[in-house]
Amino acid sequence: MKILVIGGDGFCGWPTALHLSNIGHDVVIVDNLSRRKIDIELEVESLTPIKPVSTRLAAWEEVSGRRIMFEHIDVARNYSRLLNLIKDFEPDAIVHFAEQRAAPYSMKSSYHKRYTVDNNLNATNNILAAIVESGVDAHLVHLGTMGVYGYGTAGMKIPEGYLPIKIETDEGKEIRQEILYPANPGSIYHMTKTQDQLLFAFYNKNDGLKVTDLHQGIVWGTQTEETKKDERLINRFDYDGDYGTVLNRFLMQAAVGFPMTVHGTGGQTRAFIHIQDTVKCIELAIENPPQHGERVRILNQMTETHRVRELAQLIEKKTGAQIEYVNNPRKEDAENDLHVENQRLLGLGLDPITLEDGLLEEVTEIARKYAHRCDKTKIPCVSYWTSEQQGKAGA
Ligand code: NAD
Ligand code: USQ
Repeated sequence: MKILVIGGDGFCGWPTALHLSNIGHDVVIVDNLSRRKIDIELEVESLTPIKPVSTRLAAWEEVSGRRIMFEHIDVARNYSRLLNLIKDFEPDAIVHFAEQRAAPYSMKSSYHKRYTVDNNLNATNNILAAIVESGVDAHLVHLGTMGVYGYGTAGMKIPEGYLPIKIETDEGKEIRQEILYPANPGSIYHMTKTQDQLLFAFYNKNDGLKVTDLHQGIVWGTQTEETKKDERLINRFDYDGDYGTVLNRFLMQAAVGFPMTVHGTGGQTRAFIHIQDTVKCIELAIENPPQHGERVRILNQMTETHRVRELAQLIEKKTGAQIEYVNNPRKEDAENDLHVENQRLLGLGLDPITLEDGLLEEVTEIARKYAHRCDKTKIPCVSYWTSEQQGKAGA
């Protein structure tokens, strides 16, 4: 298949592009390198020494004998270049990773809120409009988030996108239908993903676009089978207070001797998936496109749920690292349970990697190997959701 990987220089996009190329697909990466520029803004770098795009691609060709092309396009701003690329390349599938993905970054200031909304919604709308205008029959696979649902349930499992409802009209007639599971975002970033869902539903209804929306949990790990092949292919490892995600942060904090920063009581339960499973799920989604006329296909892309403090306690037991319960800079429930339906990807053949599988050690080893690159002043989370929290932090 011909596959466009938009956002293919990022944490999930790079290993996905390599994997799809490795299994024989013809891959073109599109990226505007905004993630690398945000590192410059935040004065921090990936813990792992990621290489420039051209070095990465040359290394991949040397290692695999396969070529991946790169197009430097801002898909939120340069519609005509995106459209021309889709017309020329005629992809069978387009994987869309190209969004600002950090909740704390999206809540830092009005500038960051506006940038995240502007970038994410325009990127998604431009990709959808360009598929329609090009007339190319491309299947769009988008990386959404478990956070569109808000992490709370009334004891039931969060379904894969749609909720069956029953309503009684004033005349006593019973109406049954399925609606999108109610959105309940906890940050501006997560809010953009709930808006993406409406864009997909509209283009699917109006133009018959084939769309798969993968509602992914927190990705942990850093290396995949392909990125391990050569140090020049190494994947990024974000550890700073804005982009670092919880499990990778705790493993890295343990490795560099920084107390694990549990927010509040650590009672937040979240969904998780290893990066190797991320790339596998995308392969499965691409190989199983929706039929023409089928509504947006929504799959919950996660393999297990964990409570934040239990993750910290597990790492404390394994490594002897300390835990520090810090004031939560976010506005979120202190404690929640989370039950998620994930049968669809399992049904397509996903064999989940779990925390039991020894890969926690692999992440710890990488964190130790590159510990000298860590700037400990960048570890604390200093993005506050409300001005009240800002005031308390300053006091
Ligand atoms: P990332 O920031 O590492 O990668 C995103 C890539 O998209 C970057 O290389 C960036 O330069 C590029 N990009 C952003 N805006 C662009 C634009 N306008 N035009 C072209 N390129 C653009 O993020 P990631 O962790 O790889 O996440 C990828 C996707 O997966 C995101 O949409 C995110 O919401 C979703 N996701 C990530 C996680 C996670 O834990 N990392 C979990 C669930 C969902
Ligand atoms: N947390 C801590 N200590 C830390 C960092 C985080 O206790 O040092 C807590 C947070 O308060 C939160 C939880 O851990 O309760 C998860 O935070 P996170 O930063 O790991 O994840 P999140 O902000 O939800 O975002 C990440 C990705 C995002 C993706 C999302 C999937 O950055 O792109 O959409 O995970 S999900 O969480 O399922 O919505």
